[in-house]
Amino acid sequence: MALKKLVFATSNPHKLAEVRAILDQQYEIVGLKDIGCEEDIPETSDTFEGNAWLKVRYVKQHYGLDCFGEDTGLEVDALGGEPGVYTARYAGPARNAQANMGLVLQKLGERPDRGARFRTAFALLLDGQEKTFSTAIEGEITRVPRGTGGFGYDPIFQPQGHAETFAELPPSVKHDIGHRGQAVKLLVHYLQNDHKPGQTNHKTLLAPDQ
Ligand code: ITT
Repeated sequence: MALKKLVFATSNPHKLAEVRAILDQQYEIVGLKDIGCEEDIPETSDTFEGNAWLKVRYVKQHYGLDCFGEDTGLEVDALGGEPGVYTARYAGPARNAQANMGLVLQKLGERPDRGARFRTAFALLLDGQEKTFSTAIEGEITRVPRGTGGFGYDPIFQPQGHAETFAELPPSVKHDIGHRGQAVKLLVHYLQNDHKPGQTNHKTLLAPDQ
């Protein structure tokens, strides 16, 4: 049986790969590029939820497709919750992961209080119904980057209960305990148990050429 397609309103290839790996054959995930959307969707909200909805609404408005989207950020307690909604562009518009991590490490210096979390908001628009899922994983910021896996801030984030960073842990562990994995599980549970399909019954999630 053909897999149901879900449009994921992201142009971040790492997020796409991660969600595809987490879903492991349950759905076919189609990214923004696959639906012909190359635009840089404005993320002007001051909340993760708000930015997730901006991405979803943009796709609905310009491409007529139901979809889900997400916004993720790193909150460092000793930095008053920074980088927060500015996570992607913390060190400037180039969105450079090394520079972003460098700025967090520089601002934290030798401070011993290094508590932090990744926070994710998923927004789903389906059959005229709206649903938001929010998750977070607690951890701390390391003194130096460690590991080569993952992406973004993973080399400096050590999840609670582990001695390794997200970039050192096997991907399956990050997918299982991480912010995005938890949100994907909530999304799938909703789709499979709680969503009351409208007349379109997932058809609006098909890419235009289907
Ligand atoms: P889309 O908006 O197209 O989804 P994006 O890369 O712009 O992609 P965000 O606006 O959500 O995504 O910005 C997220 C920032 O947080 C970006 O700098 C990422 O590198 C970082 N990030 C997101 N998820 C992460 C994760 O699981 N591990 C480490 N860093 C992550």
